[in-house]
Amino acid sequence: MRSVRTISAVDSHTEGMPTRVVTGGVPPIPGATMAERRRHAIDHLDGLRRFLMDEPRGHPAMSGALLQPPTRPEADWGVVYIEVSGFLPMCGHGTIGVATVLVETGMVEVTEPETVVTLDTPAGLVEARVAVRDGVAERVTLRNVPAFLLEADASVTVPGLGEVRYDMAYGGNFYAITELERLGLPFDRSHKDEILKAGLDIMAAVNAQNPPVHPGDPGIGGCKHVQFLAPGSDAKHSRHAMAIHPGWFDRSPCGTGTSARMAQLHARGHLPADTDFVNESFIGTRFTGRVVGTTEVGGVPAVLPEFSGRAWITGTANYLLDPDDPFPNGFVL
Ligand code: PYC
Repeated sequence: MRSVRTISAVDSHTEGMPTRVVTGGVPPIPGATMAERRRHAIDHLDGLRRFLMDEPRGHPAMSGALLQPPTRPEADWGVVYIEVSGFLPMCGHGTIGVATVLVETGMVEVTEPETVVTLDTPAGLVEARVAVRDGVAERVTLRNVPAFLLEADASVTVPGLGEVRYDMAYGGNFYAITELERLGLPFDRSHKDEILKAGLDIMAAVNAQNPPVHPGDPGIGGCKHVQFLAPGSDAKHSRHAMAIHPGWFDRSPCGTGTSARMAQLHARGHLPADTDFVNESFIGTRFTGRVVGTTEVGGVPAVLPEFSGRAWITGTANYLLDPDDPFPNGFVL
């Protein structure tokens, strides 16, 4: 067996969505903040991301997290999120996966019944409260970065779909939120190809005609996620299909998308603080969230979102690179 690269990982899934938590083989990424490290990774480490996310080591809906030393003294670990779509500022399901792996592998000091893990992410500090029993991480509640409704009732012209109305909200990533019914599409996995195509077309139109930019951090911008609400979705219980660039659906209820949706519902006066909100994924898994406070981001009213979900470890692995491997950075079919 030969290898010119060895990356150790603990693989997990959060309510159906994988998180490959990279625990070894990636040295500290240069940068004084996690946002700078993400920027460095975008510029210099895309091959590493593709090696871990794309085929043959990953698949078209793969997601992961590079563990890093934190850049802030109050954090236990730093995280750079990787995905088939690039390096995300924040990832909710990924953070639940990271917190579960840190607790169950003993990479943080574990206390029962609750272990609090503070993570330094490119979007800001987040706190994961892990319910632990007999060493098992049973549930993770994440206090996410502030979320806000950037634009209500925006619209873009989409080839083949005409004018599409949406709300643009941020919960760690930007989400165009719209009702599936408006496009005449059923909330049915047998129509997933049409729904995905509509999502990618809407993203392209948004990024060309009305690209979102974070009001407090110009390094965060663009729309790579469209949250298609199922009929009957409301401020108590929403179901959605989350179409993500470059062409896949979140299997989890999407933590940053849940935060964005709660910010939208709160701004529209439908979701009061401290009230449970259930967000359900395309495969029927659920996060329960709530708004626990308000703040502002770059002059925009924002909420402090929390959500809870579960993750399970699925394996441990060393990912190797044979010097003769014709696909050192993986491939996309
Ligand atoms: O859970 O925040 C999330 C997420 C982002 C993309 C996929 N999942």
